[in-house]
Amino acid sequence: MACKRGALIVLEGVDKAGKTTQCKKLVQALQQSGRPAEMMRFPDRSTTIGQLISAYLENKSDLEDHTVHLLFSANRWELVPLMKRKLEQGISLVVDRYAFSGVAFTSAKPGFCLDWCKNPDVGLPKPDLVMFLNLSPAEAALRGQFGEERYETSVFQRAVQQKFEQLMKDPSVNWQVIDAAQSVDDVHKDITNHSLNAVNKALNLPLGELWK
Ligand code: Z5A
Repeated sequence: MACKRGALIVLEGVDKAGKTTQCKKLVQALQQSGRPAEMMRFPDRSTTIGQLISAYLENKSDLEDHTVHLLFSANRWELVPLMKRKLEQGISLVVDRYAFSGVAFTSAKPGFCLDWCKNPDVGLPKPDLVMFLNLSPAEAALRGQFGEERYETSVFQRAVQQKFEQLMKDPSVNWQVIDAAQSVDDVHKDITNHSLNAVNKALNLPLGELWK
């Protein structure tokens, strides 16, 4: 690698945990401290595959459950060349949801096991840091009603939370649990501290492969 690489930082969490709010603030904070950073989000609804996923989430189309799982994964793989290019250029990527959401949401459906769900994402660029924004269903409810999209029900979100808890037992991933019930600024402080650490460490480490 010609220059020191950027860090791959992922924010995960259930609905309304504040992922998007915090991703934006983190990118700004990194940039202001002189560290190049950009935000990405999954699903990326701008690609052809992303548009199929978006129609599914908006209940405008139906897709078989295995099929949509593989589309979510394909939507990540199609962006891997771009992600690697940016990281190699020294740009840190702050990513709103990644493979962990893919596994948690599909494995919360009947008939799916964690291993089957992880398989298509094995070998993706491995995040240097994954922060789980932890928020109870009661606290999430205070942030407003669920939206209109598929998966936005309290029963399903509880099942998803349990799957995230299983995934967080994996010591091969650098998980940090963040108390997302704090104020926006306090959550931001926690996230920034963990991220600065990850950015400094990533400079001298090769990019890993997820779940390999
Ligand atoms: N999905 C999947 O099935 N498979 C996959 O592989 C992937 C995803 C990648 C994508 O939704 C859906 O696709 C998602 C998972 C599934 N389905 N669900 N549910 P999305 O990414 O388009 O949208 P989202 O991730 O569901 O967004 P969100 O969860 O609704 O929001 P958020 O990003 O976590 O939160 P926010 O937008 O930053 O904040 C929500 C509100 O809370 C807003 O009014 C804020 O002002 C407020 N907020 C934020 N922080 C605070 C604090 N600290 N205090 C008080 N209020 C706050």
